[in-house]
Amino acid sequence: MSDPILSRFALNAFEMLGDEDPELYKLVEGEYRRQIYSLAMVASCSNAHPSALACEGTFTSNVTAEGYPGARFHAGCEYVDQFEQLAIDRAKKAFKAQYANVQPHTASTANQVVTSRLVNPGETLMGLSLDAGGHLSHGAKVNISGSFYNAIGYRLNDKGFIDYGQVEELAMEHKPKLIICGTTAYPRIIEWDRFRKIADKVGAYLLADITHIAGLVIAGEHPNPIDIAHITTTCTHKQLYGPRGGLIMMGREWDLPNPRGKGTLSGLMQSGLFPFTQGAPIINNIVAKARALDRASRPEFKELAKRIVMQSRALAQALADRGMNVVSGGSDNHIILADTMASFNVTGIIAEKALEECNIIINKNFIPGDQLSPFITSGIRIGTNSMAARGLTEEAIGQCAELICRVLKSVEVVSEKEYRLDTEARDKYRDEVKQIALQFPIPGYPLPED
Ligand code: DSN
Repeated sequence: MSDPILSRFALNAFEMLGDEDPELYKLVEGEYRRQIYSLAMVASCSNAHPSALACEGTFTSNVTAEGYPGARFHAGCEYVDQFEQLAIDRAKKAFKAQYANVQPHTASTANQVVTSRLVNPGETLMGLSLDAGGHLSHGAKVNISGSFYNAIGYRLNDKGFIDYGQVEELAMEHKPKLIICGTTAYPRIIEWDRFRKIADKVGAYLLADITHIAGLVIAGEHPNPIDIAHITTTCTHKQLYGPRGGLIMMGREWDLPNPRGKGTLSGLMQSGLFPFTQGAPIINNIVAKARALDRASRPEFKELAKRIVMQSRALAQALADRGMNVVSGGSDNHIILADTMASFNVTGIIAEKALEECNIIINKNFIPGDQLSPFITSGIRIGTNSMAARGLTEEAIGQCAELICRVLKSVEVVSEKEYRLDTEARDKYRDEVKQIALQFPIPGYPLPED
């Protein structure tokens, strides 16, 4: 590097923040320390790589660039076109795709693009019910996907696996235009080809939303739907350790005819994103996506993905050994769903709050057949993306399982939402968490000196 101009820019930027707005600097620094000293096990989070965060924090944000590379509505896009093309090429390479659109602000937006272009208001789509582990954008009543369209939800069987028989029955009965397969709280492999057979049987398009498992897909730790589903969407932050944002991709069927007119299905996605759904893209976000996609395509990332699954399996087993009822009996990906009510008579919300007090960050979650409200729930969802990046060993994973179960067993339940946790015990748990966090620091996140 002849002139580390970008490093000077970044240092200067934080110094300006500290000098000009100490109140905000203190808050941002507080969040940094919170992340350093806690163990983040929320399945939908990870530690974004510092180089991706650096890309996102740049002046590339200053460019307005409606349109696509080579076809913009604004001048000044010489570098912007190259950033975006690089991100597209890297997305295609990583996922073995033929088409990629890197502009979606989020995966929810990506799903909205696909849904709104393939289903007319009032027509039918199908997705995994929110309370069975689906996503808001897969047909939840409180979302556009469940209020503008006639959304039919399929569910899990008693063992906690997708009920493919029910998917087929519902598809035959309701003849959806679009079937969405993808989950937010499902610990098992998704059988894309079974979904495709059902979609073909009823003449539906198939959308695979791989938001939660995108890293495992790239690394070959989960089957890739790119050539099975008509369209695949993902976010770039959960398991790609990149910026918050979305992608729309297609595989071998990228040139199917556009059901709305001239051109191809991928052309419909292109215009469905801009100008139908979004305006100007977030350029700094696209630069950061390019960076994250490059990292995710490297051999080291395969090791990380293997560790994600290894840790998840080990944690599921270690929790079960300590009396936790693990939904579906284990995990094939990064997610563990645990029934805390059946295990320790503790609701999901109490488990979430009590663990948070001890600096273990998980989230309350519905478990299959849950009778409690979404604000309370009977269980929790745990994920290993962040712990895998930190490189926790199997022994340390066992320590985490032990800590989680000890905290939940020591909670004194007062009501569905209220509990007491002895402060001396809590401080001891916090200290144990801190020791693990210091032993396995987040890569690229320097430890505070004090
Ligand atoms: N989809 C939500 C989750 O899985 O937690 C947020 O990204």
